[in-house]
Amino acid sequence: MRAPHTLLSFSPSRVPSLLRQGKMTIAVVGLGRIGLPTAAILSKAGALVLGADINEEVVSSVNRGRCKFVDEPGLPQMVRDQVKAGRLQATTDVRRAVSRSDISIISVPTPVDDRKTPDYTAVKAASATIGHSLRKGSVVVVESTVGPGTVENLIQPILEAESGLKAGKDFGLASAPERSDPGNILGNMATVPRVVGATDPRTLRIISALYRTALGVNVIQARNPKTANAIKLTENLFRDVNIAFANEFSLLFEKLGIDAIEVINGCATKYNFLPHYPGAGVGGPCLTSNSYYLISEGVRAGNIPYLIRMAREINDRMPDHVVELVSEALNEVGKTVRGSRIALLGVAYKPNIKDVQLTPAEEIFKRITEMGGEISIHDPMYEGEMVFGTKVKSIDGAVVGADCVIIATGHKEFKSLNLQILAKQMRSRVLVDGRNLVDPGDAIRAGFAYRGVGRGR
Ligand code: SAJ
Repeated sequence: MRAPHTLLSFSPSRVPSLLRQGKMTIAVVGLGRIGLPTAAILSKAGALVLGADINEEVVSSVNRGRCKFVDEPGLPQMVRDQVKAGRLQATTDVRRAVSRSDISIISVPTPVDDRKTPDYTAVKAASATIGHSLRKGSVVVVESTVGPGTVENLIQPILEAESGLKAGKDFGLASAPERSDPGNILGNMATVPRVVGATDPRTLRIISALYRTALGVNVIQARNPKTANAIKLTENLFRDVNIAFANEFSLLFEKLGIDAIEVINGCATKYNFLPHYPGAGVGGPCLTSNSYYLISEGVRAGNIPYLIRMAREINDRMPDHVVELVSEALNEVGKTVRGSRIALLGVAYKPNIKDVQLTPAEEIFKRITEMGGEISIHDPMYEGEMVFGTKVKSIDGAVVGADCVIIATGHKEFKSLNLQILAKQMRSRVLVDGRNLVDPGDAIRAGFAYRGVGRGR
């Protein structure tokens, strides 16, 4: 095995050639929806990538060239190719991977716990393991999303204590938060500028050169890691707050008999209006947690943001609103949720991906079940699998004999529902559109008692 050189001793201008000549070894700690594409794309750019994960199954499937993210275009093929080429290897031995690497990337989950407090357990454990085997002259990059200051105040001390080395002097420490859209990770990695912040200028230049060369993207150099984290969080909170804004005015417009989608589309003709849409709620690991990283830093700093907390509350209330619409529409046809057969179309937290993390559909499923509704599920991404403890049916299996259909995910398949056929298949004709895919007029002409979020009846 080649004796590891000290990356920090090289001029940043050497990074592209080191990478292309296969002279750079990179450990990627955490092979999830961000880590695995990162590992694949860096190995494709020439690095020898040691993917490290604590999960044996993940490691063995990657080493067999497998990729569970079938909904990530291009990724399964890239993983297969890179493993076959011997440029991507997976291991559970994180320490050994780090000890052989010039760069170690942390891409482990940073969820919030049930008290909405960021849970940095995985990040702390990864930092301790990396610190234990960190070589002088190597670099650590934190890609996991963390609150501003977490890299400097939590991760850096652990790395230094475990390694006995000093950040900025003996090893480099940078933050390069992930900004890709699940369902299009590889596409975004190759196009969305990368924000990087480091504890010292040399590391900043080295890591900037790495992402520029490996991903072919522009690099936005932030003055430090906490600024890089603040940029990443702010862009997501912007989205969560704007979705909450759309949800809030939609609840009002329903009462006023105004179609919120018509309003949004009208607003979108103004050059500085960025449309966001009302819906069944905000799911996924990103937007549901990112606000709390900032809030927890605010609690520490004595300035607790208000608007982003309210936005979370508004968005978290939307699944209940969909259930209210279901109850209202069933009443219109002389039924109640109790005793009705309800087909839930879509479980994924966002359109056209296979991921149910914190999905609003689960809240709807639970509430309808609690209310005595007999609920069946269809999702094209999960057909035949068990989700929420129940078997996901074909669309016919879910809707035949149903009294009500709820659209909870904006999958493309649901944009072309044949409402005439659907009406014939159902026992009663109630349609509640939680993602505003169906034209209300078409639904009413097909004989449905219709409700849409923000669209009323
Ligand atoms: N949603 C709405 N109304 C909208 C947009 C989204 O209700 O107008 C809902 C979606 O149905 C979903 C949730 O919000 O339940 C989140 O949707 P999202 O499109 O933001 O998807 P995420 O959560 O996967 O966000 C990720 C983020 N990427 C990272 O954090 C690395 C985010 O920064 C991206 O903007 C987003 O992907 C994307 O789609 O680009």
